[in-house]
Amino acid sequence: MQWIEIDLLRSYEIDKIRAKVAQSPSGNTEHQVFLDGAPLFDWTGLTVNEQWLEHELATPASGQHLRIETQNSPSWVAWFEIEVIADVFPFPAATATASRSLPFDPPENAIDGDKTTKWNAGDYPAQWIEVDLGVDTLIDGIQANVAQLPDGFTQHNVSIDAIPAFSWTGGTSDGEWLYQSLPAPVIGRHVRIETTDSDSWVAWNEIIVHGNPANVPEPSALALLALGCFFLPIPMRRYKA
Ligand SMILES: [Ca+2]
Repeated sequence: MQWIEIDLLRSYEIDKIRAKVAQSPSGNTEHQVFLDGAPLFDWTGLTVNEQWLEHELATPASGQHLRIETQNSPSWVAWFEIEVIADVFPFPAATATASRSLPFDPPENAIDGDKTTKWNAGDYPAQWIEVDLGVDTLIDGIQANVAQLPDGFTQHNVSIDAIPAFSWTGGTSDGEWLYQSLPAPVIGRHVRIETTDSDSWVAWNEIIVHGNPANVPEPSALALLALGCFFLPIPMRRYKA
């Protein structure tokens, strides 16, 4: 039996766990996943090298320490990657404002955790939306789900506290996730996305800021913390407790 544990350094509402198998030879394996010491689920069955295992929790589980114990495997125990996907956008005080909005597609629709609702400026560029996280945040990435008709070339300039951070430039399509991780985390509170080029009215289904309150250190192990994150549909057998 071998185990690896990720300390997220604070509790999160965890939606999903993904892990990329490092295994030679292929064969039946048994992995037990624990959250803060309590059994969460098992992965059992045939696994092969580089396979992604994925488990979506029926209801989010709250916890800080995620452990994977491997009970049986024909291989030395190893993982390429473990991802913890959690709701990190309850910045409870977050608000959104925009250059203009359709009355039924207000700015807050871009931060409601629901990809099926959107902010729509109701007009062509240049338009902007700004998310105020409500607290200084150690921001390490920004993710946004495109709402666009027609698909095509767009330019979006992202700034944090009015300082340019990066741009998304290129072809984009409706429903696509854009993601940019920052080379170094930036402390900030106001994230603005200004769209300067698009043949569509400017709109976003969802904007997600990846980060932690600025007084909380970063997770000590690789962890992807995202809300509404897309995933590769290659689950092995799912087990529900
Ligand atoms: Ca939304």
